[in-house]
Amino acid sequence: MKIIRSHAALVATILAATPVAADPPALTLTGAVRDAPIGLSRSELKSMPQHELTTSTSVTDGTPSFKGFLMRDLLARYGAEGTRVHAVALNDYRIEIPISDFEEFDVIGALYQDGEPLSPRDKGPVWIVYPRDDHRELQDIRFDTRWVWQLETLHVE
Ligand SMILES: Nc1nc2c(c(=O)[nH]1)N[C@H]1C(S)=C(S)[C@@H](COP(=O)(O)O)O[C@H]1N2
Ligand SMILES: [Mo]
Repeated sequence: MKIIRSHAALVATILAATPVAADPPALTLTGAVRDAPIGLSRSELKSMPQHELTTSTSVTDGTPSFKGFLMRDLLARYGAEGTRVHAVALNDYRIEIPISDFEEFDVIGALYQDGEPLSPRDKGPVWIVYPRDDHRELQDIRFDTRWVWQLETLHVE
């Protein structure tokens, strides 16, 4: 067997042998979901029914339009059974969100803002967005903390 001498060669070999390396998970589901952990690529997330909403936010000017999957669709699709999710972001920000939020409101995992794909540099690839302007009760700091940007993991419990 050929001995791989350099780290670069090892990485190249792994990349060549691993088709998913070209499309790494944008979001991982853990905990009480079917076949956890589930790594979801951006294209898998884009293939779900897309929902649009326009809202002001506590961190942007104006009222951007957002597009992405409904959080309740995501949880249903992967067999989530529980009452809350622990959302973890790339910067290690973490917060608990009751799943009832996603049943009561059309909360989305936004993949686009104003038609542009959200990148990890600008709060992507996934940003939890609430339909804040449509519901007075969502205009509250308790909900603002649940707008997790750069979402990396959802742990269902
Ligand atoms: N990834 C990530 N998402 C986050 C946060 C964070 O630090 N990292 N802060 C949260 C909090 S506490 C609030 S109030 C809103 C707005 O945060 P900001 O006012 O600190 O910008 O985003 C939430 N989403
Ligand atoms: Mo906050």
